[in-house]
Amino acid sequence: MLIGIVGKPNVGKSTFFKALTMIPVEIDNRPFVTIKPNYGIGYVRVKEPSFELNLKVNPRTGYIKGKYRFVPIEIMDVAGLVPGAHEGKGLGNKFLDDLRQAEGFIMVIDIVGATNEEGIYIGKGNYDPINDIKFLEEELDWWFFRIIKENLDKIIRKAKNERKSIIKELANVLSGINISEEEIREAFKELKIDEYTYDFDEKTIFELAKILRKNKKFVIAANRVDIDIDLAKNNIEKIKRGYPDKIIIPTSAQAELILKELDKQGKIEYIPGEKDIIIKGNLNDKEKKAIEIIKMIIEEFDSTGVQITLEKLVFDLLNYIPVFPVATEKYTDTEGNILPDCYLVKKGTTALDLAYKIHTELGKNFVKARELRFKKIVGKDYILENGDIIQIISSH
Ligand SMILES: Nc1nc2c(ncn2[C@@H]2O[C@H](COP(=O)(O)OP(=O)(O)OP(=O)(O)O)[C@@H](O)[C@H]2O)c(=O)[nH]1
Ligand SMILES: [Mg+2]
Repeated sequence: MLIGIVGKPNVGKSTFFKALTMIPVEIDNRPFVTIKPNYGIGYVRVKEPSFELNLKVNPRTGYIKGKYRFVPIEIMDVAGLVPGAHEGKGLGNKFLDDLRQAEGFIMVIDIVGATNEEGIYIGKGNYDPINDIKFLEEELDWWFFRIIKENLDKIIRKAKNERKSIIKELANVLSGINISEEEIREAFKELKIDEYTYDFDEKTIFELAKILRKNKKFVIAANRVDIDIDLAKNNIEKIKRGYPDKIIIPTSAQAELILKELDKQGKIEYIPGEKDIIIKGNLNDKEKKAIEIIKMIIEEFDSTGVQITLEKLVFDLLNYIPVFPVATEKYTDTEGNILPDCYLVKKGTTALDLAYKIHTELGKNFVKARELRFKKIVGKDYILENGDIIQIISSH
């Protein structure tokens, strides 16, 4: 699963990326620091099942820390978008094509309004961050518009000659941006377009782009709360009123990055997303001061927000749940590794779907499955639940 980090320039996207992935990337207080995309692995927390079972595990991917297994998620950080990017302003919007396969976005905004729409520093409180969400959504719409328009001529020519459904042809192309035929069908219905229409004006294409783009879900990271907690809180409230359906999370990417770096150096113990910071080594004065400020942020907002932002997106918006497939009743794979894998699957995934995900042969030869937490036998239509440990039994 790929998650993209988007936003205007100089709001902390790369800092956010680095805090999630610990990949050293360029960060600076000016617009357009990032030009080429940064790619790395971040993690979401899931409850580690082996503790209750008194088993010792060595996960094949990710790692265990505290009560959790940290499950890998691909993360990509790109350049900043400015208003008019679709007309070539700033770095344009071509770089968004790197995010075609992204399932969802983290939209980072500067919640204390210290940067204008070009990302130039103007001092806190001098810009209304709600404006960022508005123009960023619009630029994402224009991005979809370009992709659809680029392909539509070809699609129409072919579909018209063969009297084919335009939905089906469009679905072939838009699978490249992770949009399904079902989602296109819904959009056509909403716009009352017949699937055998071969004539589209620009306005209709934009309307179509707008509806389809909404399928790329995003959470809003209200970043840089550390600069002014009260101002941040006020602005967050305002945005919540303007966008009641959106998930908006107060974050300090900088705080998260400091905590992770100090943890790595062994000076503190910190579990991403948690409240506790345990001092283990000698901190210098600067580090002590930083920890004091970070503790205030955590006191106010429960955490630095970075880990929660990714998890809200993956679990609440994109509807993934963790499941643990095994091959034996002893919780192992065929080689004796205990609970080696955690799969993230969409809510509604069945035992048979999971078997196919593991291996086509396992799907084909599916007989039944066993859920090992509750020791029950389930059939192919069983809908997986959060935390299930599933043993697939096949005829081979
Ligand atoms: N106070 C504070 N500063 C932050 C935070 N996150 C990022 N910054 C600072 O904001 C500036 C921009 O950070 P970047 O991560 O480079 O921003 P970006 O959005 O990737 O910028 P571009 O790549 O230029 O689009 C840097 O000076 C960071 O140190 C935060 O949570 N709090
Ligand atoms: Mg950057």
